[in-house]
Amino acid sequence: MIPTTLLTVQQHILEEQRRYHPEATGEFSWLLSGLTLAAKMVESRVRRAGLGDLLGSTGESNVQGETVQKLDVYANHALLWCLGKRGNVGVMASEENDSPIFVERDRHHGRYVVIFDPLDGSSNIDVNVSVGTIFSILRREPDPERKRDPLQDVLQPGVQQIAAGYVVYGSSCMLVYTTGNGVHGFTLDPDIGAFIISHENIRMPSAGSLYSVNEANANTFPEPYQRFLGALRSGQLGRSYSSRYIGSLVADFHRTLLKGGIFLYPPTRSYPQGKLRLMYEANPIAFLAEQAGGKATTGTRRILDIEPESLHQRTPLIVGGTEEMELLASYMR
Ligand code: AHM
Ligand code: MG
Repeated sequence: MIPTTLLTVQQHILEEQRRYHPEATGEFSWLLSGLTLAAKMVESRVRRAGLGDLLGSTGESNVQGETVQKLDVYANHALLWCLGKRGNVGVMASEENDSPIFVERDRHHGRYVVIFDPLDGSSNIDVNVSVGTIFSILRREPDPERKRDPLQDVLQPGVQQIAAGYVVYGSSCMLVYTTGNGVHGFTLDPDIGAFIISHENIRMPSAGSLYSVNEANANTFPEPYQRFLGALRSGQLGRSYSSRYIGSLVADFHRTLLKGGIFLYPPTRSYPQGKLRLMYEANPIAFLAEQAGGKATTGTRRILDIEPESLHQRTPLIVGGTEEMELLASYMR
């Protein structure tokens, strides 16, 4: 028997479109199916990462000067290839590429911009810890003259995102996305190769009992953060906290989304502007957090309101339930 509740991510997107955008052409769902295809390709490689010659780095550095892992390269190619063939993506931008990329064939009419971190937390692969893919989708005006700088299409504030999400390659593979109508989670059923709804309309608890931060940097955080963490530890919110830090943003956020609490990557001595990237890490995570009832700030400003200046710009990122976020805001004041 086929369960009546079986709903794939593709069906879910089509139903959402029918409900909220009856005029939609189906183009957007077709674009998202490019993302799920890439995610399945990456997932199958991540599963095999301990085998063959996939472990370790290529020996090259990316534009951030970080070591490139082989799976980073594969994930980047998979996304560029799957999205580049949709026919409606005009521009793509990736953590792994210095500048945005035109999809040459669709440059004049492609209505969408997709920005992604193909394999976030990739330094965790060699030790079998969860990694993820993060994506952000923006609209784009057609460019019949083929004259516009693609960077102009990319540099839009997070509040303009029309969809965002991530895939976490963990003990199971999950896709979590929003198009501005709540946050929905799907688990890959490896037997049939489809993402099936497992977490409909996720709400982030308004308070939790976990905080997530790289505590080895704590002495170099601006003082209000140190006092805030001290307040959590001393029970100021009326409960005791435990700490959890994986070092993969997708995995740390996924836990915060489901269990509540707070994730922080404040400015540090090594990263005075924060470490995480605005366009393909903070913006999509902030959109998801807000859609689930949580908050995301730089400590003092709403992430989604930041006017971006460059593709790879960094930002502090603090994201969590309303109670923790309000307490932090009071310390920042
Ligand atoms: P990456 O995109 O190069 O993998 O780096 C981003 C990662 C995030 O996933 C994670 O939140 C952060 O770096 C961890 O940084 P740190 O090791 O400094 O705590
Ligand atoms: Mg990353």
